[in-house]
Amino acid sequence: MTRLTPDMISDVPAVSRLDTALINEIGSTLEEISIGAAGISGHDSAFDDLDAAVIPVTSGMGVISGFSESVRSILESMGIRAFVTKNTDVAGFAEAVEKDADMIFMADDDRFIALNVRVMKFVDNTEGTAKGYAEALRIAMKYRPPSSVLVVGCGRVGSMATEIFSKRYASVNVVDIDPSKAMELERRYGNVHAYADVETAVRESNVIFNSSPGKIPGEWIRQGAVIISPGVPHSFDSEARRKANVIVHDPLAIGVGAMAAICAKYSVDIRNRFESEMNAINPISVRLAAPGQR
Ligand code: 2YC
Repeated sequence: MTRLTPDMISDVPAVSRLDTALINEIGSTLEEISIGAAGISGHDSAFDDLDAAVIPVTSGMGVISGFSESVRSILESMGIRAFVTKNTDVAGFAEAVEKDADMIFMADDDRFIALNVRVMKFVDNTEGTAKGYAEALRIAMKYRPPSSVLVVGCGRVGSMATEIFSKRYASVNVVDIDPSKAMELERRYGNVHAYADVETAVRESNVIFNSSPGKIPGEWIRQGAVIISPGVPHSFDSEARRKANVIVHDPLAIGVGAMAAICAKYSVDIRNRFESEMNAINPISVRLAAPGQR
């Protein structure tokens, strides 16, 4: 997993500027992408009146300057009240619970999760990033399914994206600098084909989901390509930017936005299930209707 560095997130634009960039690229805001990623309809029922805590975690390589604050500002931009705990680690967790947070965001060197405290379910940044950028791809293709999608980088995000695409699109091509990782995905899904090398794969693709930290030279990019790129560090040269129709990338916001929407939806799912079960166990209410209403 690629570790963010302060300079990568110091240029995380104020989300309003990110929204402008996303609207220019694909015509949707971060909130719309996040809600689509979580499969929420009518987002007002999901985000209203939610409090999120972000806990700085000092384990391993320690805190990343600006990380917690970036997460907090992304959540606020989606209408979720968010605060960074004054304490770190366990004291921070205790503070978040004492302040009655509905969701808790925290990351160590290996995992970045959002916990829904009410239903005790969490979502990982891998799922948030894969679903968030898969939604950005769907929107970028204007809901017109591409004939095939190339996934560059078969790590945790690329593997989850391949699972999503294998269900959503007719054919998925995968490639990794370690060919055995691509072969593993080809074996796992019926409509996934592994390329042997990255250059050939990129040169033959119009729709590219880049979940690798590697550099993809603009010379390989086809004119009019759609590039959805969660991979960090983000490095497409001016030739790639000139040839591509769309390049969607940000180092943190789409993953965090999708995590928040998926995490909030856990409560919506529980509430819907509860209401349908309540309706199911109350047939007697019909017989108890007032005599005039029989
Ligand atoms: O500031 C803190 O609390 C640090 N413990 C945060 C460490 C995050 C390490 N993970 C990453 O840099 C990224 C995540 C955004 C998702 C995958 N890698």
